[in-house]
Amino acid sequence: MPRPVLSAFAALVVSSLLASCSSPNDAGPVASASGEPAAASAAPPPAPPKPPPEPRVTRTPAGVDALSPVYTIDKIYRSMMGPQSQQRIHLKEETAPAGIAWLTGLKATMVGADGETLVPPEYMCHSNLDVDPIEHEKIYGHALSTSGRLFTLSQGQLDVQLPPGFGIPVRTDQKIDLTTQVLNLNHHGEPMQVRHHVEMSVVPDGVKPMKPLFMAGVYGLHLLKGDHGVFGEEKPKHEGSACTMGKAASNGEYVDQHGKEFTGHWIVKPGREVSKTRVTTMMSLPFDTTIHHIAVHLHPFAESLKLVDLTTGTTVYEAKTRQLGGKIGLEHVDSFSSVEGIPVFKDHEYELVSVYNNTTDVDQDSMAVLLLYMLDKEFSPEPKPAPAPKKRASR
Ligand SMILES: [Cu+2]
Repeated sequence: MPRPVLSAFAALVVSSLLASCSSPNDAGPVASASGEPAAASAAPPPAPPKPPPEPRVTRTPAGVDALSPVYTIDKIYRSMMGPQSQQRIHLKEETAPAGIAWLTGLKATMVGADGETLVPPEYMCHSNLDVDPIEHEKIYGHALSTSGRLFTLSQGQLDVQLPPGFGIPVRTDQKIDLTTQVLNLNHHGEPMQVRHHVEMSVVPDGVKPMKPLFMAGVYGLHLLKGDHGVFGEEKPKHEGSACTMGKAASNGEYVDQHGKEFTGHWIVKPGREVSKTRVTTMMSLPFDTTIHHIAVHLHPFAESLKLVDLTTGTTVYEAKTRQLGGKIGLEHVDSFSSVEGIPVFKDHEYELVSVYNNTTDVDQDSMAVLLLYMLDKEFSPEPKPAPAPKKRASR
């Protein structure tokens, strides 16, 4: 049988490849990974690199395990400006009956394209877990989470676990979205590929007694347009502290019921900046309750963020930060977790105070958010009749 031309060509390609792999200095067999000399003639051609695993959202015994798409870091990406994407989480098989599940935590790890090799957490902008707030409110009859946000992980705070025995109840047929985004404030070299590995802890209903938490996010705001800076109030009840006029660092304004425009992502000029924002209407407590977990979202150069009870003049909670040594970024941000909880009151006034210290000589961008996880004293596992639609602040 005549030898096909193709195999002669293939042999030529293989031999030229092998030739290019060996240098003139090659003196003998190379050591294998085990330290034993490898047989030079029997060495198989190198396996082609494995393609990176597909993005995934998988249910596991502990909850949900998600791997984001691969993001390429090829230039500086400031906070909220990097590549991002959204993945839908299904807490049950499509045909399985719906019930309650308790979300108890969210943890993110930054990894390489292979989904395993750890990369520094400084490329993390955020991992957000959201439900549709309108759907959530319809199911539970009162606003459990005014923004729909359940968890936010960001620089300095990559692991949020609610205290033991507490969870956020959701229906297993609710739409839950995971948004992941990367950032790069320091790396100027070769492009690199990173992705988020996100683990969500879920306790199925009936496994153990669980206490229900609802989340209210309170945001530091800077006024863009309007006659005073108290979000959600026509006239300020207290004189003095209110959020100052600001400059937005990105599009995406908050507009309150009175037409005043605010930004939650503002420019911090070089130097120190103390910002105060009245957050009583953002908390809109339906009853007196207790806070059991506080997650904190800040940007680099933030020094601290505190929640103050203006009625009593006391600090409810203060988070401090630690900057990355020699680089731009947050290495650590405090958080709060307690079974006992901190009391908060429906008829008290609350204020958020953020302190930034921009130690560079150029403008930086900032956010200041506390996610307050509070005991839901009116939670009922049975969906309630839908309330009349409320006018809500829009973004
Ligand atoms: Cu942010």
